[in-house]
Amino acid sequence: SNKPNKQVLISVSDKKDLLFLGKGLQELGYNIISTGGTASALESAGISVTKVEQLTGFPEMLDGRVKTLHPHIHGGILAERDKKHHIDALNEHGIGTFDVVVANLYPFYNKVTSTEGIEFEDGIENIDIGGPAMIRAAAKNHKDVLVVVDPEDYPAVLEFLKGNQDDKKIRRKLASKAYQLSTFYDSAVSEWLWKQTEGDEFPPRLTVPLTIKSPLRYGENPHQKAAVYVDKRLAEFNAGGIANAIQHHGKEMSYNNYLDADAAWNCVSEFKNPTCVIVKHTNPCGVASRDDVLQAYRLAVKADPVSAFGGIVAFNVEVDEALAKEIREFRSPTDGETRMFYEIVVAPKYSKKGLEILRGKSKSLRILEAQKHKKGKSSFTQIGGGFLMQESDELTPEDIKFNVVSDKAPQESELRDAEFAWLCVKHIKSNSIVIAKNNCMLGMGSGQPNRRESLRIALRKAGDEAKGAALASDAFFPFAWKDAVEEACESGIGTIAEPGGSIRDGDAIDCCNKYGVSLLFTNVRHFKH
Ligand code: 93A
Repeated sequence: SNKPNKQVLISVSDKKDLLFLGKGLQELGYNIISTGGTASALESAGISVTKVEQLTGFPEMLDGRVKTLHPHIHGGILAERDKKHHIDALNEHGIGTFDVVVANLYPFYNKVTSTEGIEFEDGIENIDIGGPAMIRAAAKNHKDVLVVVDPEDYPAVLEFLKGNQDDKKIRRKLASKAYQLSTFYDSAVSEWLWKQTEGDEFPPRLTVPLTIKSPLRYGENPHQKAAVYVDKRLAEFNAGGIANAIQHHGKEMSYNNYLDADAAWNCVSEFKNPTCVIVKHTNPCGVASRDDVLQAYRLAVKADPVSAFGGIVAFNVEVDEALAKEIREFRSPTDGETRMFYEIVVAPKYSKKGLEILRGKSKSLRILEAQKHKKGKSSFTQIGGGFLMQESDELTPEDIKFNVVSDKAPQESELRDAEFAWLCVKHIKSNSIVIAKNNCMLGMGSGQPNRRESLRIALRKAGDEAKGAALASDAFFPFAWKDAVEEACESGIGTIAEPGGSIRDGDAIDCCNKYGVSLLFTNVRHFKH
């Protein structure tokens, strides 16, 4: 018959796997129509292409602002093949149809939103108009036009086109993906423009583009359905974090695994020296820093071996052969026999041997490789009918002044202990109390509806080791100062760090002076609800 060849329109900024796709389509007998840069890339690989200008009879104009915005293109995309008057109209104007549209957009987020100091006009020029118009048109008419916006879909698309079975589901999924891209894209433009008028004024305009990473087996409990989503822009921007971690081994991550791994990773990432953090039920129950990370690991377990069992172990340094062996072999200090069992190990890096050894520990052990989450992030909490947004708590002990308010001033080592305890307390659910000494957490109390109870739990865990240690409290001691501060002093705590700011501060100071304890006010609170 005289049936014309099938036609594909390709116009991509991200040329990843373009040649693979071009070759595949050519082999399938498609005519390829492309915009300037895409056409050159294809031609240089020996793939024959028709330029958009040849089709439209119009040159690309206005510095490329108008390339594909033409009835020859949009008519060919939007015409419904089963409507006679649509086809008649195309024939009348000599317009051919497209069967496939492949496009991805000017990289606005990478180039503009995440770039400091870019000129306003540059930003504007990076707003893609023709691309979104094309993919939205193709997505609307997806029953006749396959729309492809993600290089990851190229192999599946070629497979689909090879077969002669149509599939509504595939077409609709691809169309949905196209609209998702145009939504994300316009969100980024909108956020950027807002910033150009308001600067860093708070609150920022936020349109967080979430994309499904994977469904989870269930949520917090087996009767709750759940899934994990990633922030698409941040993933592109390579912003790290647990949602983007690579899993090397083990059982599928669960909802609670994600929460716990996130808590462990956020905490361990804050320490400068080699550190091990062990988390159970989103709270660090063991934290230790040592030049020798093996020591740090042993101390972190020792802090609370019962809680550490079945926990999440995080490191801020590479897991090498020696460390992996220690994780595999270390026996619980509770009985000196049982090998420690963990749900997850998280680290920024694994040596080849280290990874191999950990894989051998158990089939189920989840091994995650994570990157530090870039600063400047915000956190969200859902409430009925909306969300709460806040900047993440980025303060570290270096940003905080530990003001001595007691008669006794802490020694240098005591101040270091207080700082260490302070960094731990920040990552523990309020009301939180941490007791630490010599870069090691000795006891913690958290999640109690009153601070005194948390303090008692922390003191009990630290036991005799509380003597001479530093205690940090995420918020000031209110009216229960007598019970709380005095109990700490009586237990032999040497240094107390708290924000201060209670009308009973004077009583807390008097109490510390009575016992010869150093009291430090930070003026900074670290609630974590
Ligand atoms: O400047 S545009 O908004 N005007 C258009 O008519 C147009 N058509 C395609 N941008 C346009 N495009 C975009 O060009 C595509 O979305 C794609 O990202 C890019 C491909 O250009 P090239 O093939 O020259 O590399």
